[in-house]
Amino acid sequence: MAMTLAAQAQETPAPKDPVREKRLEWWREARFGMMIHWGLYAIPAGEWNGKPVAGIGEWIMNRAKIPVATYEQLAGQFNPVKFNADEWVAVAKSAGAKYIVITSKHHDGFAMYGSKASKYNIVDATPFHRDPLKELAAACQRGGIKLCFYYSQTQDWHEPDGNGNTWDWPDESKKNFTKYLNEKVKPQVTELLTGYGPIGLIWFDTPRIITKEQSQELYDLVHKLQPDCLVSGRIGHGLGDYDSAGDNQIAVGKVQRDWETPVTMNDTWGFKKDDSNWKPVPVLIRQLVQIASRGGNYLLNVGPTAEGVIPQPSVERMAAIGTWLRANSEAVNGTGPSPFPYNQDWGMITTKPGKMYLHVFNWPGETMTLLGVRSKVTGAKLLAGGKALPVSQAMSGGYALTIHLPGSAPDPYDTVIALDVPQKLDVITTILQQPDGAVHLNAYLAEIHKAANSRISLDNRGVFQNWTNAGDWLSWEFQVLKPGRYRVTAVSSTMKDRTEWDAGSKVKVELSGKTLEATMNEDAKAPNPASPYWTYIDSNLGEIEIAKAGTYTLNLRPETIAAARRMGLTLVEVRLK
Ligand code: JFZ
Repeated sequence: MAMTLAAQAQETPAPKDPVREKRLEWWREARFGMMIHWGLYAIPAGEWNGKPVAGIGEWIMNRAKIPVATYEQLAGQFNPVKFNADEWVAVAKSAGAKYIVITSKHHDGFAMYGSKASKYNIVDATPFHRDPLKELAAACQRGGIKLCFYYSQTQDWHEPDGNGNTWDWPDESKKNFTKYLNEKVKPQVTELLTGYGPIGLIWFDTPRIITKEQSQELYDLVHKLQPDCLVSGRIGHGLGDYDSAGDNQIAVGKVQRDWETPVTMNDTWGFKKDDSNWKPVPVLIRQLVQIASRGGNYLLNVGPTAEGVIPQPSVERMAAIGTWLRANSEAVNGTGPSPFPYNQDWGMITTKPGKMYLHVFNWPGETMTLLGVRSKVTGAKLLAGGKALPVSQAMSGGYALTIHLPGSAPDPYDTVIALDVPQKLDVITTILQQPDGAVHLNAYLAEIHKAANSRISLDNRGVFQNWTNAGDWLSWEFQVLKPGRYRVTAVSSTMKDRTEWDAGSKVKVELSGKTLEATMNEDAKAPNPASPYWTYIDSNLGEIEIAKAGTYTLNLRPETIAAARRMGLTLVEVRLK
């Protein structure tokens, strides 16, 4: 696994390659794409032999260990007569998505286009006989959307030499992966890049056993055929033109590289008839903005049915995102990240030269405060509608910028305030106490003091993983503006999709000569507003007095780490409030 985005942010950025920079221009402008997982797996739709199969729908062949000879027969039934490429493009456009990434071949090995390199394709092997990717290419041209292809380069459960099918061919050591690459992958990637017009990017996935040389060969092949085509991070070995975060993992803090997160709208990529766990519109808009505020792209998935229809709940959610985005696109498309390494108590920030966009998710009432902007703010307005807002700015201390607002939120999801900041943006990047009085010591902003044999690391969400060594400890420097008595809370995270959590770790908090000793228990649970897959746990660590304003350091030292589930201390933040 490549270095996480959070870990990279600690490193000096690599010098920028001008060819790659040029390739990335449209993609940075886009900030939002629609992913489509569509294949034979839409027929069983999560059910095999009358029983539900757990997990993501497009993995059913693997999960149910369906032999190739049986799975292949699905092709004879695949006849998506309701497929209409213009309608799919219209769904993407209704959302304000600027590119479509569609599965040309997923791990099941079935080509969703007319391939000469393999008979196992939608034109030759199904009664449909049409090439939906040709139709989509034409519709994208008409609609002004970039067409991009997902292609599974390593896993191919249909081929004896592909990776991953251990139920038909158990002995992986007998497999000739190079043969499969030369006879299927390279010819198919060539077909996709020569028969469908200009392609925005190829979204390779799950690199697994591919060698660095083989990843490089594919990367070079793509650019030989289409020099402007981007290659996703999942080509492997850090060779992509941009990074892919783990599924549904949304980066936080400062991110140096260009990155993208693929996100499911329910809990599957390929259509499953029994999955109606749709994410609410406010969650989707928040994810889009959170990702943009960290300089990344949001790739939101839909899984059409075997008839070729995008499920109605997805169509509705896409349209609702678009309604918000059309009024606020200036604050998303082509924006750069927040100058602050953390979010504000009311929301998040995106930027453009001369502009800061405040995305207000928690309406603060008639005034709001942004701390830490040293550059002069010369004007403020509501982005939608353009109403001017009075501002005042203190030019010392916490540099409080006060903005006068309508009493209630004009937008139910995210009201954007556009600030004019003509000078080069200069902000205080040390952690500042927020206007609501809270100090958020985020895990990803900690200085990490590693013990010998430490395995501690930050995941893409900025949460510690493998913190099982009680010799590892953390410290943060931060600025307090209001003296007072503060409750200290440690926030940690459950595992993905789980509610279990290891209580009982003992920790010591040191702050300006005072020490708190506490056991981490589950005192409260809180949903993570940006992603429903992880639940946060609050542990009350006690109270501490801060006598005067100033700069402080807090140390967090574990004494013992509860490790019943081997998760370690999954710290999200230490909060003072
Ligand atoms: C992969 C595929 O296996 C899956 O079917 C789907 O296409 C998805 C978009 O990508 O699954 C992954 C790949 C990487 C991670 C998680 C799931 N990851 O890095 O956390």
